[in-house]
Amino acid sequence: MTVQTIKTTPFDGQKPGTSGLRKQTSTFVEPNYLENFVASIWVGIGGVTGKTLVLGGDGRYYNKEASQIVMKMAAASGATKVIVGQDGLLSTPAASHMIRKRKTDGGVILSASHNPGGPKADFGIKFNMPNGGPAPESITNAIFENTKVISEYDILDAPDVDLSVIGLSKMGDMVVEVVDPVVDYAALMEEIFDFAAIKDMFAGGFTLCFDAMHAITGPYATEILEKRLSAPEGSVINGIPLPDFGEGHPDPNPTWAKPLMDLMMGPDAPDFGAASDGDGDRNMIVGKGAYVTPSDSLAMLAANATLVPAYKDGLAGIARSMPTSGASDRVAEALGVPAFATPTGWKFFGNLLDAGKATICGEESAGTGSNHVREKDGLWAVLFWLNILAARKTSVQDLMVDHWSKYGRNYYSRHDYEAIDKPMAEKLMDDLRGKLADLGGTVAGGLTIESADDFAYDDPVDGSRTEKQGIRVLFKGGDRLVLRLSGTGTVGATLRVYLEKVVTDPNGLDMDPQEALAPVIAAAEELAEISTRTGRTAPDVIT
Ligand code: G16
Repeated sequence: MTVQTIKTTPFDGQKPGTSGLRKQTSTFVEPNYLENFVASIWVGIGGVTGKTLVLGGDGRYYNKEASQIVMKMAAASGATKVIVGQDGLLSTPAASHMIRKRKTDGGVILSASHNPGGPKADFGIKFNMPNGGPAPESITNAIFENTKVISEYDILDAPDVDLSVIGLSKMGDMVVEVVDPVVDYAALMEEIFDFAAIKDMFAGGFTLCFDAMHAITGPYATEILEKRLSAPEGSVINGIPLPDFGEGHPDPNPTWAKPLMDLMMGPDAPDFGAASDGDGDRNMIVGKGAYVTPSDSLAMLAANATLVPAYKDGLAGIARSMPTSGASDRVAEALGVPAFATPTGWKFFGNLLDAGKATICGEESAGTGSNHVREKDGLWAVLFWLNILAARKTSVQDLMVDHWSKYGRNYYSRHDYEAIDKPMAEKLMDDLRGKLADLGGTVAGGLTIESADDFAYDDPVDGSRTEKQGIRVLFKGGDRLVLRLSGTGTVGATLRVYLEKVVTDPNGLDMDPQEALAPVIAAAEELAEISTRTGRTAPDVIT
């Protein structure tokens, strides 16, 4: 087996976004496209000689072929070992756990997360560090710089490794260890949660529907929920991972998980509904007739954390991304622990978790997680909810009402305008940015603006500063509007408009969220001229 050095030329636009490089699959399969990026990862992390890496993906189209390419390039560049999930599969949280548990030098995750999969959809790749978390900007910038100047890469001329068989083999001098993707992760969940209490709850007739959306979580959910916790067979639906996610959009929100939402809002709803995304790091939580916003979910998990064995001694702090509602801040205040607001992107939580400053983190984009791994974790959030319901012997609906009566309610919604013209979207943001200094004291949508800024984050651990992370408009009384452009889309630009209204009056806790938010929605339109500029009369997705 020989190392081949292949001549190549740079591709434009290989800049990692919010979470790695995501592009249309048709782009990724172009000759040298993936290879250029992988070679640039090796450069960005200071080479792979003598290193052990974890490898796995969410099973989408091109996962298998890409796995072989990554292994051949690792072998050609001197890696000692690659630990890879059977069939090239690992959920993102399971990969994070594997990187940490086996004390490796990091890992490559093949996923475009919640983006659809298939030859006509999306593919993605990212590198996670030895702490199990996504590479920070210092590394992703180094990777990007190399993609601009790359002229050759090394790859081993070797036959493919059979990834269907668990065990050890060799690719050149490099050891390949194919592992069960589920077993270590399931054991970790058993350490964190009170499985006996959850099992008793199922034995008492509690019912659940978990929609794996034909994505990676299916085998994990079936093993944990049905086999270990004895939820009735059939509680996990769409549990077989498919390369195109059954032509679905594996994003667990009320729009894309509509069949589950319909079930949960109907007469035959089980007690609990949940869904996860393409790579298993996002979650959606729904009770009978009661949708839990991701921001509320974070606050409610934090408020009840001591009911979970792993968090029984309390939380060091609670972190949220800036666009996430402030509901968890009030819980932090009540608990007497610090609250952090970071830019969007799970990588920003890594330092807080590593430094022991935060225990639980969450994002409005349906991500929640803790210091057990360095990624958000969909199934972990589901088990957290089940653990709380088992301990409190209550329903999702009653728990929400109880929480709001104690802390007040943050009405919250995100309006997405997808695949809009990128220059137009950038101009919309720039124009608004240009007005920020003069907005204080003015009125929009009938609301008085208290302050407005462009969010910048100073990391309290490493002192790094990250700028331009979303435009914030704060209104008198606590209502808030945030606008930013997504960093995970692959076509044009996606404008995200985050809307929030805080109500503490006990008589105002039962409104329809879109109605409660109407003045903030009107303010967004007035300030950013969204419909005039985009030509859209309504958002594509409302979460
Ligand atoms: C990724 C990041 C998250 C982020 C989300 C949305 O999630 O890991 O931190 O909140 O994208 O980002 P954006 O608003 O820039 O599209 P995932 O699940 O796609 O990996």
